[in-house]
Amino acid sequence: MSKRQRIRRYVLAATAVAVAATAGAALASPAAATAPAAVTSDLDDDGYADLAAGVRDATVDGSTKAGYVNVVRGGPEGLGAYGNTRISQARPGIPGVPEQGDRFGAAVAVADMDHDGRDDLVAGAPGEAIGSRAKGGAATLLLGGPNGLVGRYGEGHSVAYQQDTPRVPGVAEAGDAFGAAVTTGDYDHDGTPDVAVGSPGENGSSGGVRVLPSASVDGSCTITPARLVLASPTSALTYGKTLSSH
Ligand SMILES: [Ca+2]
Ligand SMILES: [Ca+2]
Ligand SMILES: [Ca+2]
Ligand SMILES: [Ca+2]
Repeated sequence: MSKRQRIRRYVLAATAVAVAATAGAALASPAAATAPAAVTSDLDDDGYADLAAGVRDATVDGSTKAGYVNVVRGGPEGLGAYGNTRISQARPGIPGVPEQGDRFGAAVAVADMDHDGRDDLVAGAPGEAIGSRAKGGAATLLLGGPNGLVGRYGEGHSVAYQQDTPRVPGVAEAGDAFGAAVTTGDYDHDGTPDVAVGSPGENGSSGGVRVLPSASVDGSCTITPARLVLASPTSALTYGKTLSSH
């Protein structure tokens, strides 16, 4: 079986697991609409798709709802027998620290951003405070290495973005919830994945999406209801609350 066939097979298997988990949550709680995000791809380049599940409401180092991303390794038997890794802001090499309400992992997306053959992961933390601005939000790009998203010393290799990052459009304001949704796609068809980050709380909850070409702040742009000339663009559309592309 080729690597690509194996990946396809285990993406299907992992998707079924993710769907089953969500269905279980739906039975257990009416809050299923806020079930953690989950994506699959090969994060350690071993030919088997891995599952990245956001656990945004988890307590980390005593901080409630700080959140983490749980990466479950795939293998010949699928998921569940090959270990899992928790990735939070408590790890060295990942910007920020776990704080109450960060909700790191509220959204996750995967693509090979740096063309090294290993998939990388973008995680949103819409509750991250930016300075004194509560819930301004942030998104973190975690780069995959030979051991996956965590290095041999438990460290991450990552870069964080928020609206106060130079050349990222907009200004971080309280309640923007930048990072509430993330997705990737090669929107300009230049061969390199681009990152889109939703900030549904922007402009009185009209909302918006920041696009980072090739995961870079250079050339980043903003999609808003007003720019798209949507109906009632200044009303509380929460544009960008969910995102998907491929
Ligand atoms: Ca793998
Ligand atoms: Ca934080
Ligand atoms: Ca990569
Ligand atoms: Ca591109």
